[in-house]
Amino acid sequence: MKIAVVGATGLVGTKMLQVLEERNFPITDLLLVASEKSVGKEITFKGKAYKVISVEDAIKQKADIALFSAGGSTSLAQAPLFAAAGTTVIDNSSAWRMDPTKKLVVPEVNADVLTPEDKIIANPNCSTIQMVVALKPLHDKYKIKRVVVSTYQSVTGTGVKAVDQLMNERAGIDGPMAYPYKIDLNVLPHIDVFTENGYTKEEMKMVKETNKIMGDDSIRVTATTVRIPVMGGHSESVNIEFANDFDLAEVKEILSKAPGVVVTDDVANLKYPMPLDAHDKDDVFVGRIRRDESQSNTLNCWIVSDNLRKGAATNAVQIAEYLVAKHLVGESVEA
Ligand code: 2RA
Repeated sequence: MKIAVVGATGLVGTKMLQVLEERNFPITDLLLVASEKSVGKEITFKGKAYKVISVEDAIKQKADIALFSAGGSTSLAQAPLFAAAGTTVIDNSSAWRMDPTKKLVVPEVNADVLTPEDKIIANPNCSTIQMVVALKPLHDKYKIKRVVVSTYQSVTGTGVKAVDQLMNERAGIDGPMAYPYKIDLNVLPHIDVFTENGYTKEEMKMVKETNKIMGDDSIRVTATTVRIPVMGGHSESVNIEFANDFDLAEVKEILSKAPGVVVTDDVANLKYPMPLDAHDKDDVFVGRIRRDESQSNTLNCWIVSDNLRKGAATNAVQIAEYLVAKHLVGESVEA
């Protein structure tokens, strides 16, 4: 497979290359694309040096798949150009997620919606991905009515500038601010911009993307997304109301057998998911699984995952793996 990575020098683009290498994705040719200022920069992949090339040059080379993590405006402008050249784009920005003509995919949940005609595929928001991986097997069994989620999101979700701000603050160094306030020893109940209903765009992404990925608009979702001074991944406190009652032991068994999920739930021995343990892993870790004693048919749980991996790079690579395995891309496309 000829693969392009667009945004190859960013946090997620770099992680995409790491995941492609770790998972030994079948690459015959690799195109690394970034902004004009990075053209010519060398990046090593599988021990071989590759030079960053321009978008125009990459489009001409007609990659089979292009993994994008270059921001929404870049994707809106360039993804259609790659698609027109015959490349299948998997885009990590929010640009295409709610477009009714584009698929929004978490392979463990809804990969079966993909067809050879899908030339621009949206990778969901990191905080949504980790949640729906855990919700899907429970929805199939007990039918979810409503989800209330509060997130505790890593600064890596914002990008390099935010990581630098945290580390500078921790070192007592004044530096550029990615946030309107200090982040160390603080939390910010504000991710992305506020909308007219008082929610932030991040919160509305969790609401709308969950319904689209789960294929069920009857699921009611409300979210509060919060930035916290950690690096390893996003954490979420999730309250799930089902249409039907459940057996707690069965819930834990269902989750422990669910694809992409690792249950870490032994509070007697202080075993529960934490960002430091999730860092650089692809699993969605679920713990603190317990009945909500304030309401019938309702469950509380705690979900943690590395937002740069399963929340972005790995999910995108898994979509690419699915496309290849099902012959939905490249020369082996089965009509
Ligand atoms: C964040 N989910 O954490 C958003 C985008 N990565 O900032």
